[in-house]
Amino acid sequence: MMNIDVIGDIHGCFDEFKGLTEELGYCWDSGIPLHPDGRLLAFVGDLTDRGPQSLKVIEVVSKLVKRKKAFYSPGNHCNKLYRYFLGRDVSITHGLETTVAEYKALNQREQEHISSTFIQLYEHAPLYQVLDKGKLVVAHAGIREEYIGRNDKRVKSFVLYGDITGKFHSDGYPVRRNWAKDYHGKAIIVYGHTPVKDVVIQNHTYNIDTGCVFGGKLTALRYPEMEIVDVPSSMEPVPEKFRELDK
Ligand SMILES: [Mn+2]
Repeated sequence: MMNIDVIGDIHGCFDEFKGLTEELGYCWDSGIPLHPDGRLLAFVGDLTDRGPQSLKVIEVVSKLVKRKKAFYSPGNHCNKLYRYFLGRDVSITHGLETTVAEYKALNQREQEHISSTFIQLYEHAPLYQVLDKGKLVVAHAGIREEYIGRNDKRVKSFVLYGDITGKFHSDGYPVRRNWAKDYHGKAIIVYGHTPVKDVVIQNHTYNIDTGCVFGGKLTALRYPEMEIVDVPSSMEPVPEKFRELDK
């Protein structure tokens, strides 16, 4: 049995991340959150962008993963930041501008440190995490039952962006189908990506992105207890960013 606390999209909200782990009983004396009972952390991805302290979140998560105290798989924002650090031509929008501004404020040595830290974290991360002998799966935008175990392009797109249709809402937001309502697998799927006001539980799936960076809250799901723990956000509320999921 593994005891894991899965954390939703942090998006640079370092203070809320620290507060939430303290609420969960983790101790930061060593500079990273460690649990006295050996509980481990897992992250649904989207560590950075829009929030005030994206680089600090990268530092801590990278140290945790290196010490095998946490599991991390990327979100779409992580994928874009990775491509930025590789020198690819990505548009510095949708929150990436805040992470890039933090990065540009560093000296060259610090810039090289943070970009190589993140590139290493990203390149070592699986597309999604299969934990506790397959009983728990953590994937940024979720995953279909038949995709578990696969790592091809279709699955990569799905776990990063969700079940997109190629269409857009009037506000420019991509239309996403709600795969979770048709999920009938046994494994518990924990995901983020689509901000919701409160955790949405459908057919063994848990959306724990409660929009911390949009003034909601940062949420953890404790496994196997399936207990929800959250802390309020210090960010300005942006109510129009929250979505309702189809039932
Ligand atoms: Mn996100």
